[in-house]
Amino acid sequence: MRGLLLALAWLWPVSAAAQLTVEIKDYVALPVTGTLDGTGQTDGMLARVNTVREEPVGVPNAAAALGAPSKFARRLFVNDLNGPLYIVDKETKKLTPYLDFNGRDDRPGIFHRLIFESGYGNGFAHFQFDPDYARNGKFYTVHIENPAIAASNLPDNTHVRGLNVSGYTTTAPVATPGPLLHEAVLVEWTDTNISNTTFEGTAREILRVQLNARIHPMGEITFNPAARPGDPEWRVAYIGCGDSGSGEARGDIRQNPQRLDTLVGKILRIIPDPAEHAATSAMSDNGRYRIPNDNPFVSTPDARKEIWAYGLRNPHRLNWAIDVANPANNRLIATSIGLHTWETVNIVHKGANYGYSQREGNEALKPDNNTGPLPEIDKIPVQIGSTVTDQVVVPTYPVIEYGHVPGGGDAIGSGYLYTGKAIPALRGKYIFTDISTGRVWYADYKEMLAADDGDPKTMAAIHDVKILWNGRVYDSMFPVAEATYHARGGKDPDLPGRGTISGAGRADARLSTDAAGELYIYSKTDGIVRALVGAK
Ligand SMILES: [Ca+2]
Ligand SMILES: [Ca+2]
Repeated sequence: MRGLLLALAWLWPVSAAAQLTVEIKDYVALPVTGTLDGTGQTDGMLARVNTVREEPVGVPNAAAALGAPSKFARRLFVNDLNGPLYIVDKETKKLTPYLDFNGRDDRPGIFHRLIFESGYGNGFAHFQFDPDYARNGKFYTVHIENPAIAASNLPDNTHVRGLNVSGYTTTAPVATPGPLLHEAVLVEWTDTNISNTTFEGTAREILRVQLNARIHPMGEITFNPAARPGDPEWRVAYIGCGDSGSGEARGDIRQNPQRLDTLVGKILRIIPDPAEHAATSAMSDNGRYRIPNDNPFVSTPDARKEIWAYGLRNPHRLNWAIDVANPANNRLIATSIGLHTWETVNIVHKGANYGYSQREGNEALKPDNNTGPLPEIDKIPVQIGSTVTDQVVVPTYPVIEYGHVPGGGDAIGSGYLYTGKAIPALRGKYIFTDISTGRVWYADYKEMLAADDGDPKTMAAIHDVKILWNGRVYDSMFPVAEATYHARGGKDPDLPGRGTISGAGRADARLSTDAAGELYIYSKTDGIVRALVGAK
């Protein structure tokens, strides 16, 4: 019956009742770190804002309801892939530079090998607060380096004197088969005084992963927000790691997302702090983090024990859907960017194989990189090293997909199960963006859970979200970003970058959420963070 209802949902046209218009308001403009002359793509984006996070102000405890706004919450942290991490005061909207990762050439930042000028996801990619940040001042970052740059790969504290680098050492990169270009670097930071707007403390490299090409580096880090001190999940990190372009290559590296001896094309699960969960985990090879004993491949010879799930092209956004009314519905959700055909939202399960590069969306991916029908026996050989084993696994399929077609998009952005108060119509809905077109959709979370049924044909229906900005309604974020890009002096006639569906220009729109579950939408091309404040 459930399957029938979902099938019917596909046939129903998007009704006026299901359509939603959300009102957005400009929240903060990031300083321009890109070029204005209109000649660039990645470098022509005005400020490559990639994450907005609210600073945790207390230690989570069972009594504090999830999604309850804290009266003490006062700061957002916002990063720009070009290098800066800013603090935004929620009351005054004042923006203060906190750290700058860009020390390339003669720039004043911390990392001399930062690669930021090409590749949509390269640069200072992500940051995430430790769940115990209010007590320990720790947070985590991902940045991308080019090891061929003739400069030190140690952090430079010339312009951030509070950063004590005396004990800092790099780690041996985890090997990835095939040609190598970049390295993704995961670093833990400890600020010893979180009451000011400067950094003073230490940094510790946790993990370094080799990447084959310039696309799809390591992505988002997330912690289960429902975990409490003492829980097995407390301070356990999940990290999306893109396939670095390996899965669409024609040679041997095409299998990298399937190979269990590599970290690319995977979701990883690690304990960043070696002092945490010592009795129920093992130390990593490099001695910088721990691996939980209940990870799915800890007993598989030659497999990487960090792997939680695999077979994903670019699970660049990863976060927890928390159902306040029913914790049994809590899920880890990954948005993964597809190749030429399907963009997907995936419910992440321990040990699951999401099929790439043998599947894309709910179809087979053929050697020519087009898709076709699934094979009659829908199984994929388990592959640990360069050859397949005699074991097979049934792939796991997405719960939402949309195509590279008019009305669809090119590259899925981020999504959240809405738990805020400003837009009551969105409660119980999962809202998400397409990066290039700037389109926004929602799906019913219960339909997503129902579609997680092992049947590749069942999917949750998606509904258009329109955008009300400065008194006008738009079909997507594209014209909003375009107007602002030009108002801020950008000379590209449309927007920087391009896509197959978006054409010339990319809105480059993504969502983030704060501690109260309210949403922010931001665009790299205009460098503006906007708040979702209500619905019409
Ligand atoms: Ca500080
Ligand atoms: Ca399904």
